[in-house]
Amino acid sequence: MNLDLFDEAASRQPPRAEQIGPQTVVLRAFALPFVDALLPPLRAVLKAAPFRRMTTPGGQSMSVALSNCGTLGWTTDAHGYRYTGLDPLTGQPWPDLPESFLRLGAEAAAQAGFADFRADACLINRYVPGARMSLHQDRDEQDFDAPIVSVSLGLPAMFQMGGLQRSDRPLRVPLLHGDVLVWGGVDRLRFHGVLPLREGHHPVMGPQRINLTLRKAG
Ligand code: MD6
Ligand code: FE
Repeated sequence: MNLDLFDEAASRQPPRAEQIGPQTVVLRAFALPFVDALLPPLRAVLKAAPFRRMTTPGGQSMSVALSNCGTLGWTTDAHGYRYTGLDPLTGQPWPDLPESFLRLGAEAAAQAGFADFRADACLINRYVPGARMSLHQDRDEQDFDAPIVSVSLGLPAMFQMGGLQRSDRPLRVPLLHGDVLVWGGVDRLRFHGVLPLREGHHPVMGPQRINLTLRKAG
């Protein structure tokens, strides 16, 4: 057997799309070809707008650390959840959305059936082992017509995809480095969350998971 040929074929598998709702798709490994173009601008964004732990309106400190890039950034504090044009930590506008983020967002959305998606906001979440995100809806955006494109990097996570009611029993979806979750339309307001991250070390990202969610917020 020619092992070189075998390996080459294996590394050229077409992206697998898993439909997990009427308008929710997991594009397995879709972001892998983009990773080298994502990481340098991601580092630059985080230098200008460092990760910080935010407080919910209920007074809880989130286990996930957040940052943003784009014309709008999502924040939470004692006064509530909202999008702001300025980073409250630095008083400066959020860093620009890198071109490679926009390209990945548009291509993944198109692949999932949402044409002409252009993000104006990217929320960046960092999970260290033990960090989690409780079930929530994403409803702080101006209109719910645009999809959300969510990119997983680093350690694997168990994503919970619920229904339109908080009480609907969530489906568990493992998300690995390079997977992209796209959802919109009738699924746009589904409850979702992330179970506590398990210990581990990822060869590219180290002992963490980073999630980029590209949205049209304004
Ligand atoms: C996360 N993601 O995967 C958390 N929200 O770290 C989200 O809360 C999320 O992945 C809306 C759409 C996609 C998401
Ligand atoms: Fe969310």
